[in-house]
Amino acid sequence: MKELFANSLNAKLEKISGKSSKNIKRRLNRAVAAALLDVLCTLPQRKLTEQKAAYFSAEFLPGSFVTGSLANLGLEDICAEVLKRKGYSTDFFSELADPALGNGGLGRLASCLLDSAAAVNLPLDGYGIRYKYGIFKQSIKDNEQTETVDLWQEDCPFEKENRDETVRVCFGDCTVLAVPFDLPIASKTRINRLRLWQCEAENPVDFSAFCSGDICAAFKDKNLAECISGFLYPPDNTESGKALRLMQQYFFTAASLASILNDFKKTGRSISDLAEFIKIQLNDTHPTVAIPELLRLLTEDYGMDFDDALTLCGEIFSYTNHTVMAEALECWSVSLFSKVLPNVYPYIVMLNNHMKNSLKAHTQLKEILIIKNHTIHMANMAVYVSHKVNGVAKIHSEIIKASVFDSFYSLTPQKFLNVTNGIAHRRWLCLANKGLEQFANKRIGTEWRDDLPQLSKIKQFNSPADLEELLKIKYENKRALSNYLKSSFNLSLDPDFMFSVQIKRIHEYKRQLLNILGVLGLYLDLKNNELKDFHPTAFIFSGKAAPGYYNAKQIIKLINSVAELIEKDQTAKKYFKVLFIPDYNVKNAMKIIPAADLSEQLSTAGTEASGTGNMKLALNGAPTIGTLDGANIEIVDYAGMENNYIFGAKSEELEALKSYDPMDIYYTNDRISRVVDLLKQGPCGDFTALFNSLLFGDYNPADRYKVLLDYPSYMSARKRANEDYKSPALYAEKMLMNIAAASHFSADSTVKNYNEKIWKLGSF
Ligand code: 26Q
Repeated sequence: MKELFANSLNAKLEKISGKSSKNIKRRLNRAVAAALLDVLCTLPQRKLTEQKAAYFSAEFLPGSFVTGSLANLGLEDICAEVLKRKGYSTDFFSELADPALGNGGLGRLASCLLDSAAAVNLPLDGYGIRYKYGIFKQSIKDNEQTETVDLWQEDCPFEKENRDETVRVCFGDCTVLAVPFDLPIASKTRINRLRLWQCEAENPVDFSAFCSGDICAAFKDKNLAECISGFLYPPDNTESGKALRLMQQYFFTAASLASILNDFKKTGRSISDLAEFIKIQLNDTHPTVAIPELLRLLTEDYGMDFDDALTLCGEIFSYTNHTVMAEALECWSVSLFSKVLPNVYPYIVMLNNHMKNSLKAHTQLKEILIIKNHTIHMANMAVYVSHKVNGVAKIHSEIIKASVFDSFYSLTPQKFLNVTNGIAHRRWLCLANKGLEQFANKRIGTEWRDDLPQLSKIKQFNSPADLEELLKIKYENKRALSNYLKSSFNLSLDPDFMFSVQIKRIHEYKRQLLNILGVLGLYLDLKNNELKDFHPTAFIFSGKAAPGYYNAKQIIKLINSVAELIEKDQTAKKYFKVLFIPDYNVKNAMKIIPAADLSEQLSTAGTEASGTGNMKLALNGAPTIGTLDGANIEIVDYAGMENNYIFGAKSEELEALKSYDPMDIYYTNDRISRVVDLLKQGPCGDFTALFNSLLFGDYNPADRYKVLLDYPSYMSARKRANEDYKSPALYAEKMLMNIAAASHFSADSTVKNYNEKIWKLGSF
């Protein structure tokens, strides 16, 4: 395979003349993609009649398909070699746009699972939307986030438009076309597929039939079909925005079901066998409208009676919950839903009635109904119908049984299970951190590439020479990150500083505010001559705030303002650096993660479902400073408490906390009050909104996420980490233990778990 690839790539590179020709990066990327496609032609081709699982997701964050495929096929080294011989480096890969068709964790997980399914030879296809504009591109101006559109399609040469498999999707009397664009997800043994749907108008579409007033006005001069696959998460603070979101969800799930049923027809089997052909995993509540749509198709097009159709749907669907935040569980008003999807709404009513009839005796029926107060609760529908419901880390799966879905749990405990998340280690280690990959290869061979648990053997290699080599690799990665930041953003970063890294969406529950208040605390210590023997530290942040989320945007502004304050202070800048790396995305993550010395996982216990960045950072040797939340708990179980910096209240303690008044802390703890006071017209500007949210509350209670409560223990954990970092050999041993521990978090194992516990597809 390597030879074929090398020959094909060589031939393609011949045709590219001159290194400075226009668009050279895109042309090189296309050449590598074309050579990969030549290789794919020689692999076993997919059979549309085979049994499979389908992953329905509103988000996918695949990163570069070209590099992902190279990693999956083990071709990244030969590719680099061929390019090098022709005088090209592989740097261009990271300069092209990623398909950023998602917000964060949930979308990246979807892509990791697809990559791994191909690798472990499981037939799993992804289905989603080919958004024209992915998540916005972030830049920082005057310390604040600015958003611009992101055009990714030109940089993604792998897509194949399959217009002949176009299907129709109806919204009431209006029809649009769903055109599939397919991306191969390949390994040496199988080619799976990510199918992304693009919405197009068949005829000029007149949506006035069901779009009344506000909704219609908003789309008046626009091509509504284009809007449907236009934007990821249109703002949903207006009726028209909400309608568009619902249309998107229905658009891609209805198109996917139509296409799956078209494939099924080719098998010639009876419709009653459908559950043996397809299992559908609902990635959170966003694709849940697939349930009433399939009920509609089975009863109206295939003549099944409602109860049989419901049984079949139960066998086909399962649902993964990714968040405990009540506000993230999708709800629709009956009036909007019935207007946008008049043909589907009756099936929701039928489901609701079915629930009422079959659960008459259940005392908590009212709570778990699908329709309550003229509102449709999609999560209740997903749990009621699905045969399995899973959380994404042990603690999260316990929380959904005990609180979010407690009534359902008492009713059908056998439905609930845990499937801890995992990561595509071939991307997050083999591709992103060549130095560490070789460190492992030299010691334990290469089998771990296809069997990550074997990487745990690495922990015995803890001699002084081994540890020194590990530190050297980390240092090189830090240097590489510093160089990248200099050349791409003109940011300076000294690799001798300790790199403390918090990279994730900006959200109050993730508590970037705790981190930056902690930096201000250290700054005050320095000013008061109380900072003793502190190893200089760079506090590195990266992440996007939702465009309409005011407090999250204020947090970004605060981080950048503190960065400026420190930069201007000749003494402070010797000890601290605050760095906000703009535009967090897969390719930036691949540069930041291998360079991290410390992984900041600060969510209030009980709020982060799992986290996957925590796993990537551990796999790259960064100990965690974090709370006992999400998968941090499992990481620490494997790596040992003594090799991480755990702090803060536990979720049971917070649960038991009867009342919490941050004012009590503010008035009794001088250190805290002095830091918090800096937010009010302090040296870094006016952050009264954050000050008020901590002490008085806004539309949420004061300090909803217990920043002040956990501040003292966070600061002492920081101190321990800084102290340990000063002894390189001691710290390197902790790094090694975390790398070994992360061997438990391969998405290969996760996807195998989904299959063993939920889909139960046959052997291949
Ligand atoms: C819901 C309703 C209305 C509008 C938007 C939404 C919405 C959109 C996106 C709700 C949730 C999301 C995304 C959630 C997400 O990314 N969750 C993350 O999933 C990861 C993979 O399981 C976990 O590791 C993270 O802990 C979790 O936060």
